[in-house]
Amino acid sequence: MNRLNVNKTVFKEAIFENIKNQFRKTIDQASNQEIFQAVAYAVRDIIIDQWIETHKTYEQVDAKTVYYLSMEFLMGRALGNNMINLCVNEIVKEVLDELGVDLNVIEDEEPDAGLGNGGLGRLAACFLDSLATLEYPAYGCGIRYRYGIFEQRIIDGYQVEKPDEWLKNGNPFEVRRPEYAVEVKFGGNVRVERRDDGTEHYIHENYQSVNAIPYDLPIVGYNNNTVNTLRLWDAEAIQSFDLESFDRGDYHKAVEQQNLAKSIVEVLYPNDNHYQGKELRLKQQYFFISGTIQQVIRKFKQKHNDIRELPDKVTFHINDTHPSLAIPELMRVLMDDEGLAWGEAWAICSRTCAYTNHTIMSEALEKWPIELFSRLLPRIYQIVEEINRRFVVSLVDKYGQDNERIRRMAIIANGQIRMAWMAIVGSFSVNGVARLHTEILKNEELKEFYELYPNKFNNKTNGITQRRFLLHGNPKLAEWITRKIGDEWTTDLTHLKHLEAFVDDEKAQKEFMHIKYENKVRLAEYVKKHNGIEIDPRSIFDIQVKRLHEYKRQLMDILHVMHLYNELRENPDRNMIPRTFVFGAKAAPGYERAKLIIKLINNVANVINHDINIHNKIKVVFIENYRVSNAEIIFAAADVSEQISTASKEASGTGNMKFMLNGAVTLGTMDGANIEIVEEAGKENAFIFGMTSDEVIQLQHERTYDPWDLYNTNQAIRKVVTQLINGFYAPENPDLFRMIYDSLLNGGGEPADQYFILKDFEAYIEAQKSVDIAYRNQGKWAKMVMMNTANAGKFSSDRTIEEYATEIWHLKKTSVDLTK
Ligand code: DL6
Repeated sequence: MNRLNVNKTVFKEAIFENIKNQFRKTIDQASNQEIFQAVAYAVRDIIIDQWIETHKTYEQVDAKTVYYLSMEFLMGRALGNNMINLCVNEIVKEVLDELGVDLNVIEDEEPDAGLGNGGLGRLAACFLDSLATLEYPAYGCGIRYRYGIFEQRIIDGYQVEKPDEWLKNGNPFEVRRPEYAVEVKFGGNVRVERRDDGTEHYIHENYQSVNAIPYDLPIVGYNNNTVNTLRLWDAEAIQSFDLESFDRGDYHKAVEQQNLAKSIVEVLYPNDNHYQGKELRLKQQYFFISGTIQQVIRKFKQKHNDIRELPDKVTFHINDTHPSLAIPELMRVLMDDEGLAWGEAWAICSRTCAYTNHTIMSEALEKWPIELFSRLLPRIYQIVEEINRRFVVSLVDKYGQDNERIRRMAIIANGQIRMAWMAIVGSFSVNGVARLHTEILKNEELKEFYELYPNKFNNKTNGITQRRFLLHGNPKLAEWITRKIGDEWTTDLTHLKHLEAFVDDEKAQKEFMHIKYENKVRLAEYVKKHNGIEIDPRSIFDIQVKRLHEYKRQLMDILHVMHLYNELRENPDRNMIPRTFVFGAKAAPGYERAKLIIKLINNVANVINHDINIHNKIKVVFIENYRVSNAEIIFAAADVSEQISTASKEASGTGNMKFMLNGAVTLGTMDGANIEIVEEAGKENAFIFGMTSDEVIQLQHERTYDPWDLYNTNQAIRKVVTQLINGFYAPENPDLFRMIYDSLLNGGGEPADQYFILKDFEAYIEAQKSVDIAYRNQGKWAKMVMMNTANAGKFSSDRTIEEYATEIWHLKKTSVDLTK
């Protein structure tokens, strides 16, 4: 029997009933998709009582709650995760076994909830898991996009984007909550009304509006009674069909509201670390922020008479600048709806909002043109202008007439609104996501703000949930660890440290490496099924999976593969451990060079995988449609984790942590959280190369770097770079990769080789050689990878969330008692 008294017979009955009632079928007639739905509904039934009880408890104790505002939640699949966290995985598996149904096949029927692009969205999902597991009152608040991140197909080596119809078969876990609907207004104008009592009132008129309707998804805590909520907002027309306009013959106007509602939640913008100033994006941002803020204030007022207590009960956490409209929207509600004066409202607002910065890439920083912003959000613009005016006055007070500094720091300048500046000014906490990143923010990018508000700045190094990325994704290793050191690691990852007792034990090493081998076989089967390529699980699995971005340097990885291949062609008997290079990455549809790098990887793969003369010493695989569900299989199978970003550019990275946890060694630069990973695992258990962030920053300032010097003097570099334009990998179109060649040597508007790929190339080749040498000593290698797993404790999102909860949000753990 388990904690929730889930009974096999009752659960089986529930599956039968669901299939009967939903599909009018018996189980032997049902498709796998229908069985998935039936199982998911049965699991949801287990969740519901805890979910209701959790919210009752929060109400009773009037718990302070964090609202984690994020445009992205990259949740992946829910069924497996919910079963793991409810601790009913085994029972459900047994029930399905008895029915002759394979649980893995059923889990594969669930589409990923891909409501995010990459690290930022996945971090939000890990945070929700940890918040519920640690029993902290929390909501995730986002958008119920009809289409999530596109499905990537590789056709003739090119990325082709297909819509992600994740809601096609409905979502068994979601609950629509029309009772919490609120109206959100766009456009129009603001009229100031002066009343007899001398007060001024801002009346928003001639606007268009939509209804924001929340859909709630349960976030199940691990092995406790807590079920928090991810609230995703959908948009609906206030009046779906305007008959009056229709009667007047204005057909367009009649469906206008409906179109507005439909367009707002239609699709996730597929950009990672890149800002695209589209009006619809701003609409999305304001839509879910206004829905959330209005609804939270409404709820707060049901229990409290004094709105000044808001900061004691609520924190709005702003996940990157995308939700930073929370600041002016909260000001609007406090002043226009609640009647507070500016000073009172600001005192509340700036104690309620906290902000995380996730990038220093200048192209990712949001700056909205005043024209667009003020037209779409006229009242919000007035408020932002006033925030800016008061802020500038305070700067003049402090810095006198240092106009340059004031211009650099103003929220509104050069016809644009700088959202990051607004987020900093309006928040009581500003944090970076890894130690190096926070230091760069404090000393470089946000130096002047740090000087102004030294106490706001703090670091919260990212983390990942071990429940999804080890317990669910790597069951064999999870079982082995539990056998060795007990199961406390599931909720306290620092327990993994006890594995250090086994790193020199030959038997334990063999067991660990055997599990790795089995996971490599699992990935090899996946690759065979999806790519039709045979890969050898005895080769080194050298893996780079993440969004495609030039700063992440997938190009450096593939150039090294080309170099290795050149060496092998010259000397086919070269003594090397066979290597399988695995890539997985989506590129933003409008990011031409990134898409061309995908094509290059596939063309290189095609040439190398078909060359029988190299005796399978190298294989190259590009895994299509990299996403959370296949990531779990990939991390478990990796020997080498490629974390090779240009130092200073990757704020943290979280894939690096998932690889480490699953027993892979980091081959990387001293960037983002790699630094802390190496610190934990020991430098001798990683392969570190390349320029440091200080060196990169200095070289950027000096502007003396010329990649032609390397091209002219280094034969390895010259050869691979030339192969980009001599037709070696594109005989039918030798110019195909010229854009990549030019980016390395000529720049063209940008500095040539701006991500220092060629500059770091020689060091990368050397580091790769060290990997080959190290792998030959299997005992030593086993110790290295085990040391990585054993020291991954710091990188649990439980640790990260504890830090946020105690140092920023000041939340209290609130347990849920089901026996009451
Ligand atoms: O903090 C989560 C994640 C980091 O691990 C990555 O290093 C960083 O690149 C990513 N940042 C973004 C910024 N997006 N925008 N805009 O995704 O955040």
